[in-house]
Amino acid sequence: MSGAADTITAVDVLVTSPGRNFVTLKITTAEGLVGWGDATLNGRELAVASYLRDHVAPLLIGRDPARIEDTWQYLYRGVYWRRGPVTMTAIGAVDLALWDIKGKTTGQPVYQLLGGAVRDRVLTYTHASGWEVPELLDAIDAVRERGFLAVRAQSGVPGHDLVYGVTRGGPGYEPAGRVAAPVEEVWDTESYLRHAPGVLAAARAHVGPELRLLHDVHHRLTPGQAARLGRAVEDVDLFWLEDVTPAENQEVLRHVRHHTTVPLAIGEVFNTVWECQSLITEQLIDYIRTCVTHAGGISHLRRIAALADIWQVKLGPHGPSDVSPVALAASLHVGLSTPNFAIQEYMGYEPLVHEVFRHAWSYEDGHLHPGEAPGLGVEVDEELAARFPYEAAYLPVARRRDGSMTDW
Ligand code: GCO
Ligand code: MG
Repeated sequence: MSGAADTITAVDVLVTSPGRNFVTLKITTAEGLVGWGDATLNGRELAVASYLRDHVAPLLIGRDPARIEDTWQYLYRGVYWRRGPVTMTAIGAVDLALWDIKGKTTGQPVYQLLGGAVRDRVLTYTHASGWEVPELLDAIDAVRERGFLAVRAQSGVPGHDLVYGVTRGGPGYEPAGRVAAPVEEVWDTESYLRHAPGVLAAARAHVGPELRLLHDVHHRLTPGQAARLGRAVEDVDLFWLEDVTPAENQEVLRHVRHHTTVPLAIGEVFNTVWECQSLITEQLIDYIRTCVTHAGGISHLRRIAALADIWQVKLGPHGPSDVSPVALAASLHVGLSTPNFAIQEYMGYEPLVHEVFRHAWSYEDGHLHPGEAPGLGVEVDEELAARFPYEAAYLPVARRRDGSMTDW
């Protein structure tokens, strides 16, 4: 028999901006254990911070931190106005922090509590971009030199000034700018469709057959355009083509599927299993991209993985710079212990972020490993974090050439 249950005594929300904004949840117990969760929702950070501080923290005080599933059900079913990115990110943060505490209580890394490792390490992909093709090829070479075996390739588009996923010179790409209002980009789908297949073919010709190449369309196409693009890049042998259409309409993927064999990945903006249910059970996709933070934490990502496993859909979770090292750790614990986990996105972080979030996870030779520290294996330097307060930042928006809004 175990001793008396521990209780949650404090729930704090840290908003820090070491180069970019992160919202971090800290749960403290009577036994003096601390669990960390990530609650970062790019461009809407303070909404989740308030949700946690004002509506969730008071409900957690006095609860047993060991009851992870019951707390998930309480926060999900108990809210009535459920689902959505703000709610699910808040629940995800609590879930991560409680798994962290359970790991620390038992002295085990979380992947051991999830059934133990089913693989030795987690394959990862990173980003390479260049405005022109030669710059893109140089960028791909640079990440290959760092050992990456899978690379997402993005380029500029003729007639555009700004394009998702690409910077023109300067530091690495960061989608959210520290601006008081979103930057407005102009987007012309037809130019993109004329240009992208040639860029991806040039990348394949440059790297040879083995490197895994990925490409993100970022929700820009109609079903017909997506089918056309899929066919046009079939010879490139992509690992996946991501977010070809806006995520809301799952039916449209059927049309894309009927016209191309290119592997499809979707789902970074989904928040629950119910949003990807038919995509999975009707095998309209090959990879589900739900994020451990935005889709309700480890507990819910495992449910999505379990459903996907039955239908031979694999997990390829979201891991951009706006997902903190705490969430990346959680995703890696799931990755190491989940049979149908395929690949983890790893965009990387600025050096300061690694100082604020000291982590046991590590990168080597194209793979990540969560490490052997108890819990998630990330500790936050609160003093350092406090030196970088929140700064307003927004993702861009996009307009067509006629001035009407389109999907960014
Ligand atoms: C990706 C994503 C991101 C998103 C970003 C928005 O595949 O990595 O598309 O880059 O744009 O997470 O906040
Ligand atoms: Mg994406």
